[in-house]
Amino acid sequence: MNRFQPIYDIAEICSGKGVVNAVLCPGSRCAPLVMAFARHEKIKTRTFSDERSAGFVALGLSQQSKQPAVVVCTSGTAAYNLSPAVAEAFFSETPLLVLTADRPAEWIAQHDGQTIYQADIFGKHVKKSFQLPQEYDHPDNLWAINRIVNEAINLAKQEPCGPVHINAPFREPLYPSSNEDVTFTKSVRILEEEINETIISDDAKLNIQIGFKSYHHVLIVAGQQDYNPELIKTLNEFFSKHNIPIVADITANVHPIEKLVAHPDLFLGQASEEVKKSLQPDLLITFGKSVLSKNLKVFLRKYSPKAHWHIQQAGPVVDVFQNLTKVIRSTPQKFFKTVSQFSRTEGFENQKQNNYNKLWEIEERRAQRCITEFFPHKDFAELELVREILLALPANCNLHLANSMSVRYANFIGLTAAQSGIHVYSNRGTSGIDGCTSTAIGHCLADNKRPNILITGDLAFFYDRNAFWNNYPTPNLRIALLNNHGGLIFKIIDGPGTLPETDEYFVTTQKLNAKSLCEEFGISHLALDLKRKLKNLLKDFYDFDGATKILELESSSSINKTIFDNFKLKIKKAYDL
Ligand SMILES: Cc1ncc(C[n+]2csc(CCOP(=O)(O)OP(=O)(O)O)c2C)c(N)n1
Repeated sequence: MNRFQPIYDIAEICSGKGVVNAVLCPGSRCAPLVMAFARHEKIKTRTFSDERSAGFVALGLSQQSKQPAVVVCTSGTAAYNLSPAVAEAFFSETPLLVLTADRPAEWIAQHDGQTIYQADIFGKHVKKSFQLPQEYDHPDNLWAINRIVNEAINLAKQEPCGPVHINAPFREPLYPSSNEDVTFTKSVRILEEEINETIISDDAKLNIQIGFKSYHHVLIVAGQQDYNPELIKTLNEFFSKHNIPIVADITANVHPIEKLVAHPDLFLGQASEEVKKSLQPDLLITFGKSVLSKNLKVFLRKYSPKAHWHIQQAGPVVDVFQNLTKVIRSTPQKFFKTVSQFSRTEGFENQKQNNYNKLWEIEERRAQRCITEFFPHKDFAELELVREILLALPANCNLHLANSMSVRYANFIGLTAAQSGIHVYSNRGTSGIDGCTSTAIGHCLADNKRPNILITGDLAFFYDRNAFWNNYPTPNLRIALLNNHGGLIFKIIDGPGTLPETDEYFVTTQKLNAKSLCEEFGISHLALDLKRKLKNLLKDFYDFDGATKILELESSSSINKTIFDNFKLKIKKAYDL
């Protein structure tokens, strides 16, 4: 048997468990793992030299392929550089298998190169960290390697999904000799796991029904989640039966719901306390992960419901609005199907819920009217460009929204119910600006037919420029770069605005534009310097002719701030009429 056979068989186990993508970062210590994945014919491998980018690419590959991607790196700081992506995967609940190569235990902290403490290196940001045996001479070691890899993948896929780490110490020689074959044991053991969705018991149904019928100002709020057409269908049916308002940010991926309240961030930021009081729910039902809209969060904390139910299949539950009263262990799909079957409350009670729903409808319509009337604005800048980009999105594509103003702008504008083929992604697990481009590239590589449109600010873009430092064409990638030469968000939020340190230490004003980066990486650069060029440039931008394209708008932060203030004012004034 080849000395590294149990390690080569890791790729076979991964393949047997559905893994189709692996990102391999360079190094010597990881050679046994690299050889295993590179030679496995069912796993598509790619290499990224910057582990910070590689981790996020793997994240994108997992999200798009709906299977955990593998990321392999060598020993030392290489492993640490995967940390931001691992943390994002943890909080965004994305399955990932992180394989770090290591030196044998006796060589740690012995001034041997490229050696750091790697056991448990990702701390609480992985679901579990395993250590592989470093000798393969006893059958128990072989059994342990097989068991650990199987368990790690099962765990990554279990709700709530997330990253799992395996640290693998290797003894030299690390590379196979020229006459040595890398082969796989086809009969390798695969440990399957049946995942059953939690079923709502008859008792629980009864409790939900009793609770549900005792409230007449019921509100649904969806947090960030993957696009799920079945759930959208169920929510549409649920709405038409019960007239319960459904509120969601763009990241919740429920934009195809006809009567969705999609602009809470806009109107709750400007409405009077009286209006907000009238919108107070008595029962709040939530599902999904984080809510983007700050104004919605503040509103739900202040105008707290009597009861707040959160629907979540498994895992620890957060209490973001500080008023959680019940956790329902089910999927939103099952829950809303069940509740849709309840008979409607009749008479006065029903009328109260209808009236409550109307109040939310009025606010949503007001926000939509303001958006339509605001454009075209006398000054053209980022907000209007985001609107044009969203309006012209291809029918079936991924929309990636970088942190921080990009995702907020897109949330203010929103998608329409007709844009049902659009799936929205944003690294909101940790809201980092560090891997937004790399994540989008992971999606591009996982499905090279599907268009991916990334809207990003300049700091997020230049931060992650090594995303482009790879050898894989991404003709399906389009980037709209909102270059306001700094972090505009720090001009928008309350706090830093008036401090003398703001520009230098918060906004961190910078002079770069994307022209030379585009030349360096062979990307087509479309500079939007005049509004009248927009129509033609957008046409070119959305022409998928084989090139990767960046549409860049350079504009000053002050003009963007003014437009944004005008936009808010427009909504505020709508309440004075
Ligand atoms: C890795 C990381 N470092 C710092 C931050 C804090 N941060 C949040 S938004 C932001 C500025 C982003 O600027 P830019 O990408 O230009 O977008 P804009 O705010 O102009 O829309 C910073 C530094 C972060 N979220 N992630």
